[in-house]
Amino acid sequence: MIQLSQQRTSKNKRGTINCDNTTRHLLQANDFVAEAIRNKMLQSKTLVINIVSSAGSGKTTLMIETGKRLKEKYSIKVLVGDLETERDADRIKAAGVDALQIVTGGICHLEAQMVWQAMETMDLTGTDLLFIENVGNLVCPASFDLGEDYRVTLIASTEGDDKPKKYPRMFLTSELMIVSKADLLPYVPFSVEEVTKDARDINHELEVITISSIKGDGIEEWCQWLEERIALKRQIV
Ligand SMILES: Nc1nc2c(ncn2[C@@H]2O[C@H](COP(=O)(O)OP(=O)(O)O)[C@@H](O)[C@H]2O)c(=O)[nH]1
Ligand SMILES: [Mg+2]
Repeated sequence: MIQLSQQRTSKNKRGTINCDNTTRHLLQANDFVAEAIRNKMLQSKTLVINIVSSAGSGKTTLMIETGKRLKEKYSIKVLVGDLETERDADRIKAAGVDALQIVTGGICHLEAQMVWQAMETMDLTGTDLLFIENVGNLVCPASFDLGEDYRVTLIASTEGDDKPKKYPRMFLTSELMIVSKADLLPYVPFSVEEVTKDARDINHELEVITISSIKGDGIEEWCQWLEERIALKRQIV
């Protein structure tokens, strides 16, 4: 039963109830596998990037455009999670980048053990860069470490600039926020300045790059961000 005094804290002024997270202990099993992935990828010096966002923010399109620019220079692979269909993996493979679909069968996020299973199917020998495109939503993927080196959150200009404060964990746990679909900025009520300010209120170290995968703006900066980190990963002894 909720104590009256709890309801009256200044934090919950308007009757909000903060629920206990009973799935927390399940995450410990996930983190154990995530650590095993991290160790494996450290040995092979593969840079692992976990790409997260709402559905339709442009993750797969960005994977394709990044692949087109970097695939001659680096060995790149993509694991892509969706509830159903192999459509995204097919799109990525059509662009000449090796991809494997992880069909979650209804689960709204990727878990480390799914990535581990996929890694046993896909030969990652000599891979410089492994992208993991997560299932599209800003909620549960935030809680599951996949053994990545960096988490990158996309937020499209079409989805509203109020999302960081509504889904703070995603922005708190990311190293980079990509504002995608920048070509649509003149037509939608979205402020890059506001979204950056809100996201940095949550995570003051968050880096920000504004991109249009369709027009190519910002892709150069993004590729440079990746190349610097591929080089750093190679240097780790
Ligand atoms: N205008 C515009 N549309 C984009 C851009 N990137 C992706 N899209 C479109 O947004 C839709 C969803 O993209 P997709 O890459 O499948 O998003 P995902 O669900 O996050 O993987 C598709 O119709 C894309 O063509 C962009 O930079 N600008
Ligand atoms: Mg996709």
